Amino acid sequence: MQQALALARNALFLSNPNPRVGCVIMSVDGRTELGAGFTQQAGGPHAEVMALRDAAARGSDVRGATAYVTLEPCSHHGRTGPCCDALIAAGIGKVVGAITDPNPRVAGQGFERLRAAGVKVEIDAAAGVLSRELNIGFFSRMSRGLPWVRLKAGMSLDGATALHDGQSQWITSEAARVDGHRWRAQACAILTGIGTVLGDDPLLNVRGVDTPRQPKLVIVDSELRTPPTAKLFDVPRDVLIYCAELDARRQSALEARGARIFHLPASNGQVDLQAVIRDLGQREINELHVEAGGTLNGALMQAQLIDECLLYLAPSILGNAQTAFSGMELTQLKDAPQLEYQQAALVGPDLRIQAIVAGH
Ligand code: AOF
Ligand code: ZN
Repeated sequence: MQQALALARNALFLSNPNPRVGCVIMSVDGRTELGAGFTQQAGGPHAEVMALRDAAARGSDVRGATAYVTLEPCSHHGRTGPCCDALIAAGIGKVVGAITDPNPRVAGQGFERLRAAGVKVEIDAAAGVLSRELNIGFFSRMSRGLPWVRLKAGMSLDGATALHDGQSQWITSEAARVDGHRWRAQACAILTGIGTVLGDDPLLNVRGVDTPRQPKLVIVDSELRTPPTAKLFDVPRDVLIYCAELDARRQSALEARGARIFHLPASNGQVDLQAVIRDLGQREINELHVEAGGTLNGALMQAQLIDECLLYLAPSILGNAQTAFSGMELTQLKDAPQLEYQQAALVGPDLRIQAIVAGH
């Protein structure tokens, strides 16, 4: 199962919006690996099918063998056929699964069908915790209909993201920026705001990481001010723009650059952020990576739409400056969002803190 989990991690940048799953088929005596595989790109084969194909290519006989899978084998016809049927047809004798598939189209029916066909089924709950962690966005979307929203920010040790005049390049190190690109790469989409687009003209893509796909880019742009000449359109990928006010001329200029424009009901003239996040869940966004300015960050935090913060702290002090959540305004200390630290690590000279918003 450890090997299957390691294989699942190979799908980190690849399988979205499909969960990252690994499968290892072992001989009846448990001594020989017969085949192994992991989930391919969406629409491609699942881990079990890859492992069965691998076994066939190696000339292994899998009859009676044990398959270790990091997620319940699927029982439905989605973009591909049911894995539980493929395992049954191959004559697999036992399946050790890490966790039930939260997809309501599977949800226990895969294990059920294996048992009904005489295949032994065991659950490895300890591995299930790790599989769920690896697929936090998929589990979030399946259980709440919402993506897992991870906000990334780089700042000085005293929490400054830029000087008052806007100077911000660079507060954190090259190593932190490379690390940040790996987190972008594993997301289904990157979300930013119109302030960042106008202020920085960023690309907001994945660079310097070997990845087979670029995440979609989502822009919160209430008045549809994104310039059709923005550099972000030079990257081949889906661009989704959420606005609260439509303007036919600007819309068609942006659509000519390949953007898709979504008009959502406004609250106080601004795009309803909760509606944006809900809509992204319906569009199969598992992990949503937020890189935005203090205004949008603060509004998202105040609306309780952030699940996790990924903060890079440089060992420098910037004093009176801009901050990562400046759009949030509290009158009572007791109203402050509380987070739980998950992990702290040094990334080059910077400190990377992962924290989950309490109750998420
Ligand atoms: C598995 N093994 O490796 C993965 C599974 O549209 P499809 O046919 O690709 O099905 C996608 C669903 O299959 C996905 O939502 C999840 O429930 C399950 N993913 N299942 O047996 C795998 N990645
Ligand atoms: Zn499957």
